[in-house]
Amino acid sequence: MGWYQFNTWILICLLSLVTKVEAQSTHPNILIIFSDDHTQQAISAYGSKLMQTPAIDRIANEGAIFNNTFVTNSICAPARAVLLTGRYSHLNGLIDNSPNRRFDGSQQQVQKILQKANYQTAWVGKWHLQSLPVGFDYWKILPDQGQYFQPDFIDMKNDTARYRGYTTNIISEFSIDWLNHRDSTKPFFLVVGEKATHRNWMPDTTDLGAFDKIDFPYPSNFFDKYENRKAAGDQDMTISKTMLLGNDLKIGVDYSQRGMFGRMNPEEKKAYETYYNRIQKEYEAIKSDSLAVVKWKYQRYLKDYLSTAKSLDRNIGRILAYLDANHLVENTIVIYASDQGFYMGEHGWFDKRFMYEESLRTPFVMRYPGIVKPGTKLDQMIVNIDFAPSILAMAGLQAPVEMQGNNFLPLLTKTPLEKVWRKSMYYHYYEFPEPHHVAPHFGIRTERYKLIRFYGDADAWELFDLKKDPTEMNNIIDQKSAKQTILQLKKELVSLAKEFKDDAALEFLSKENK
Ligand code: SGN
Ligand code: CA
Repeated sequence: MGWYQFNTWILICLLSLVTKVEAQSTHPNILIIFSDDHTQQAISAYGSKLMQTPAIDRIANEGAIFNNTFVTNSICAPARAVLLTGRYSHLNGLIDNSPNRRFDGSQQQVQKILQKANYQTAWVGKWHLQSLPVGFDYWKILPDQGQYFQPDFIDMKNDTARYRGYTTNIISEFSIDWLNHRDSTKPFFLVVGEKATHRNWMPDTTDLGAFDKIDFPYPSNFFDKYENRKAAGDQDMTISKTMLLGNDLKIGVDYSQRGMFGRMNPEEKKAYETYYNRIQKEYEAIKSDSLAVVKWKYQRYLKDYLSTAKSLDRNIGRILAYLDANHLVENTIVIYASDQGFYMGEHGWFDKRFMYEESLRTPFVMRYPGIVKPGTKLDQMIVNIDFAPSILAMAGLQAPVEMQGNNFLPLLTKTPLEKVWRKSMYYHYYEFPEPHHVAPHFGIRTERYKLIRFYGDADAWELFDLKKDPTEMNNIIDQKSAKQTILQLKKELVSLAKEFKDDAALEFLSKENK
């Protein structure tokens, strides 16, 4: 071996050593892409029948897919507050999306702990917590729900400015820009808060018509009559009645008006007008047939929703490509998750809120090179209170005692657990009556059963056997043979409410038993 080859050989050895050390670093970078209302039924890694999501699937294939991830309160701001605090809504204070309820940023949060441990912390995109972010070295957020076109962003000086373009693209650009300018001597914690796939599902102009050739299958319970489920019958979130032809499905929209379509530039308006004028003709042809209209609305809803998801997945791909090109793959944990799941026509619905499966679940995939084997599938029950403690564990940090979740990493690495992993999870939803008129409720889900207590107007218990009835159509609360199961589940419900310090639910249950 000559001198030159010898030097090259030494260099290769050193480089591979650096990569190895990097891969096993106790301070990996942590990147979370956190979307809005993006549900498992629309992700191919979860077996979607509706569309392909190659970028999300790549994260799952190169790392782990979590098959049973649940949320504690299925709406946006509460789910974000849980992500940051690792605590249930009644303790972190953000029980609903009310604009008057501001998140108390003075409480302990995951990014504050990471920041103290030398992480550079940033949040870009949808935030929705009403108060401004605390504990982030950098942030740039959408006000409230944000806009799909020409969105406003609030910067760290609390100034609001408008930006040209489509929001999902802009969020990636801002995120990549921050990554380019960060202090690369420190590990980073970046949350990319996506606006997609939130209502009113406005696709990027390049994705208009992307699903037009597809006739989507109807969920088996699309025409649910809500028998024996009062709360389900009382909601205001059906595709048939609640979904709007104008604002949601873009039929008969006046583009000269202000409001959500008013932000588009002339080319975008032209693209929308041309496309949706054609769609309007389809509607005109069937509008006198009420059954055909409901089915058509479902088809249109899916086409628009999935088109926003197409841009979302493309943009996730863009961020992954940035990591590839900048030698950030080995030492960066990438998590893709949504704030909660969503109905894609199941029970005849859109939106979320209910403790039923589609909105109780949320997608969660994670790539963690060197630690998590590619192709890992995790079936244990993960709850979004586990996110913060697990993120801290990834950084080699201990979660503070007030965080109510558990570190899920040992489940992935198959290392022994300190205590047995949960076999049931606890849920509590509050927002009522607006929007969507979903009765407040709390409940427990075990591997097999789900017991829900609706209170307020709906005032009822529901029990589902998820093994026999996975689509939750058959409330068996009055079935004699279920008596023992109900007693057992009620006991477990009380013990979970105690564990998670939900005093309001405990008081309700104790009054009921008097
Ligand atoms: C808006 C939507 C609702 C949606 C909530 C909460 N209406 O109010 O359909 O449930 O946001 O969503 S819209 O006509 O304004 O789009 S969340 O994801 O932020 O919880
Ligand atoms: Ca949401």
